[in-house]
Amino acid sequence: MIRTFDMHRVRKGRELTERLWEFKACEGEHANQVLKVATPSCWEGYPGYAGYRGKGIYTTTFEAEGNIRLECKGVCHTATVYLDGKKIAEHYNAYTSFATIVKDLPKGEHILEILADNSFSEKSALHIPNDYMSYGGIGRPVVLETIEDVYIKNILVTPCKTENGWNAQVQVCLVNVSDEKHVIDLDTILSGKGLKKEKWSKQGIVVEPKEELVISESMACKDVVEWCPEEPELYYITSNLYEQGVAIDDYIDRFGFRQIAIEGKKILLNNKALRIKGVCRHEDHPQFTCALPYAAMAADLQIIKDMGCNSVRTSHYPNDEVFLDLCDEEGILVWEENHARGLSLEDMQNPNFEPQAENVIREMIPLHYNHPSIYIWGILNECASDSEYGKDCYAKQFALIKELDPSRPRSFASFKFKTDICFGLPEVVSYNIYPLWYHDTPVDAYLDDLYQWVQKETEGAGKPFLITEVGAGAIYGYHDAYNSKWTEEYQAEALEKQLQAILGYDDCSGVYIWQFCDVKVSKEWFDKRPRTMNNKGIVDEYRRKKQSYEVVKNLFHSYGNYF
Ligand code: ADA
Repeated sequence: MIRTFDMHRVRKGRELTERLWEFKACEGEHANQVLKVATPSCWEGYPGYAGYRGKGIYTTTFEAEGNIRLECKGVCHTATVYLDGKKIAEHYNAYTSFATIVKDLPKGEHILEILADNSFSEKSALHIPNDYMSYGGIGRPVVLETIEDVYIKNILVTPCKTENGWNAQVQVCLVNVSDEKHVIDLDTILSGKGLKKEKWSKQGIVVEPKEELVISESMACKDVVEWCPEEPELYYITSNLYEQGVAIDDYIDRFGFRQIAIEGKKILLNNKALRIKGVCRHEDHPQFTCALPYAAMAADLQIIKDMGCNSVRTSHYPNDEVFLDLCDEEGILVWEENHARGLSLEDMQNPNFEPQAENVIREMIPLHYNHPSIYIWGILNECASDSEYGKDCYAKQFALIKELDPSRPRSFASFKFKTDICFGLPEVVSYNIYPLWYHDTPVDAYLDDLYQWVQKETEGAGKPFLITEVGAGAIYGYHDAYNSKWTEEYQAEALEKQLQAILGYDDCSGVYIWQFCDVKVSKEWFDKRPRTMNNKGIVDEYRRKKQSYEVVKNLFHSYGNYF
């Protein structure tokens, strides 16, 4: 599934995944053995390939002619794409989409090969041995579209509340892939509850050869319904492109009328102070690896809602677009972050780190800009925010976010206890804390001590304060007479104390539990993680409830979405 709604009626396209491809490992014990595999999928899910770290090549064929647009939504983690034996694209990072245009393809059958590489090396500054898995394969859909010489690359919609109601600031990006000038007409229509066919037409737009042209318009929308967790009302924007009266392309996206603002220590959604009741979620499953199918994503979201969560943190990378579509539809707020977890100062000094981390931001924001569920952009989870070098990296990435999207607040999850020097940079201060797990400090004392330090000693004073991780480990089905750490009983007791302290702390805007489900981790973490899994899930990897599930459910349902 590409999206939970159709993005095109004029443009012809289809998902090349959702069918069997040929797969061959390029090295190791299975080198060059041909497997027929369903895609999207990762080779760790193929019998005998679970531990394979290296290169693998996926092959399929398709019929097409003319200009094609090939989009890979997520290749894990480094992709080299060949069409009829010729390299047409390269991309680093499993969690962001990349598209390639090939012009004037001759009519007939074509061979598409995607070489995926999940190996660790200096070349990979973000995918490193870590407390989650970097899988190998085609983790998200591959989409093939045919386009004319001018097509709509994307539409960005920024909802703005005015004294007269709402405005939609619209930016339509057109691209001319040809060597000739084209003159086109553009119609853009907003549709949804309370809208009377808001239409904006622009004729005679000249798009020069190879030009990328952004056409902007502010469209007044008076009687619309605001998006919020309680009533996640969605609207559609449809742009149609014509040349000499003939429809040559279209682009349909979805958005919501909602406003995020910061007022003192509060995060406001439509002028109401939010209380975040969230959970951190990895894209991980023992059968589907990171390539969760639609039904599995929807099932996760059902559990998340059942627990009384109103938010998900996409720890620690941009998520699958379909999951974000579901969050839009279900009214689940999203903290989305670029890809990084626990990178040391030395890791951040890898010359590949900054370009790779910044590129994730450049790809993530335009791709996910219109999702009303995303209320904040995060970066660099638990990286070296206690160092001047790290601060410079954080500052550059926050500036890039501001440039690409000034409409949303920014934050990062710190674990630098009383040593962080970056709280002057973001709008929201966020901390990952583990009292009662990594240290047996009473939660309320620890929380207040940390919060007061932020107020007295840092530039984060007076800003909204979020706990972006808190939790404890439990092995599903493990109990003992002592209620030891790793028993379900201990996790339930710890989370009860942690959540009561945090949700009861009025200067805290909310909490994200670490984590939704148990997940596989890199084999290098075996000594820190029983089962070579991160076992802090409220449910285990098969989504089986641990005792803490009911504790979380009771507490989260006993607090509202707003202060
Ligand atoms: C950190 C990190 C998480 C996870 C967690 C843990 O806060 O951000 O990815 O590793 O610790 O389980 O200890």
